[in-house]
Amino acid sequence: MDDIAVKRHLSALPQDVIDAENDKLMAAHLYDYESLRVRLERSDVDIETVVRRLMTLEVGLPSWGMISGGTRFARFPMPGEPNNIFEKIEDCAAVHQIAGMTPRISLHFPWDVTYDYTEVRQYAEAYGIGFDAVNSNTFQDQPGQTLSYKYGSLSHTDRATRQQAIEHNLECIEIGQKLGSNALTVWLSDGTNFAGQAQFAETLERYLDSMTEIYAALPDDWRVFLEHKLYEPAFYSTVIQDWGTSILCAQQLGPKAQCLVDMGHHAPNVNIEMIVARLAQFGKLGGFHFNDSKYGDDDLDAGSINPFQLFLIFNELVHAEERAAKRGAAFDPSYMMDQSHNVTDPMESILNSARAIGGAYAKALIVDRAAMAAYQDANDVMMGHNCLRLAFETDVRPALAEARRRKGGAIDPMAAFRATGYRAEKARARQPRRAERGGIC
Ligand code: LRH
Ligand code: MN
Repeated sequence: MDDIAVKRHLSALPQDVIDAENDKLMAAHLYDYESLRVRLERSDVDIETVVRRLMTLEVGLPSWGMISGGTRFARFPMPGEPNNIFEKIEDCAAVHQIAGMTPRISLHFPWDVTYDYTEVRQYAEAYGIGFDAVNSNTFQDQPGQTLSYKYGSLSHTDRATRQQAIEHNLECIEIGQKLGSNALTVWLSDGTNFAGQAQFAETLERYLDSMTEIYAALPDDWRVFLEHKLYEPAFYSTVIQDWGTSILCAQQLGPKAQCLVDMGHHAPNVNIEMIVARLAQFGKLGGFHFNDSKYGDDDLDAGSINPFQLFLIFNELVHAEERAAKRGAAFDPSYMMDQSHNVTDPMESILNSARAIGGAYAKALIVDRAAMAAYQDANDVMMGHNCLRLAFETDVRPALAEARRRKGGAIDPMAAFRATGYRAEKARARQPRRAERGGIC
């Protein structure tokens, strides 16, 4: 098996420890890899092709996910968690060193505000880390803020409050340009708790007016991602409540506006994979916030509750990518995580989620699409379905491990991470964060 040259940056983790852990597992890994190679060959799937595709998979990490998350009830900090943007970038680099598929961090403003973004960019580049979409925040009032977002921001009835929110988004674009990002994610908490509190059409018109000003400020190569959400913090209506409203707004705004699918932002049992197919079909699939949920917007680890749904989403993504290729159309959704790690080590949760996302993609890559299409045309329902079940039930872990190994990462991410003693070392080096009553972060 050939080793691809790995471009070396500053290492957040001792690479020799990762290599030593891999050496311990190499014999078993080679055996498992060969068994999978033979297994896939029987279905005319070349494992080398799968591994190479897996090595192109990249998922952005949420800066706010690098620290312990919380709920409205409480947040329980963990020793050694990062206290500033530099420590968050260092942890992101450590995760990428092991997982090989998380080369970008997505910042949130003003949570990640700092003085010198060129310094931040240089620090990240030294670790080989780039910047994914930047996130604006008009769902909290900042100390000293003149106009409150209690009754909304970009859709507020008051022109001055909307202008304040527009200017914040323009500032996020400026910061993003300094960081080398090329997208802005706008999630809006604007909504109502009572019928009669606001007029739906007029509210959306104000939102579109504001977004039109933000859209006009986008650099040529930028995109703006509209993130819909069913509810919370508004509990009667939310301005961008579903993918339908989101795609209508994205179509109205223009080609640089696309829709972002946060997996936790839908009513229970909604067919998210079909939403993905729809958005892709109309060229409006901008990106994802991968996570998982059992009830509401739980922001749990991707693949930890419903791995079959994550697989079905990647099945639609692989199909959409092939459709786009046939039509010479662009297909470049931005994959990001958006999780809240309330009871686990954030880095371990992210390593686990990266494995789940990579695994879902690997399984989607081995689906026999020609056979499935033939069964679909013949309305052979059971055999069509079983094409997906067979792929989902295939243990693709050796292919994923090999993709990580070839990028200098770990065959077993969790074992390698724990072997480095990174968190204990950071617990000694970093200031402890004080416990807070409540709040996401
Ligand atoms: C809203 C959301 C959004 C972020 C926030 C941290 O629920 O998913 O993407 O701004 O979480
Ligand atoms: Mn989100």
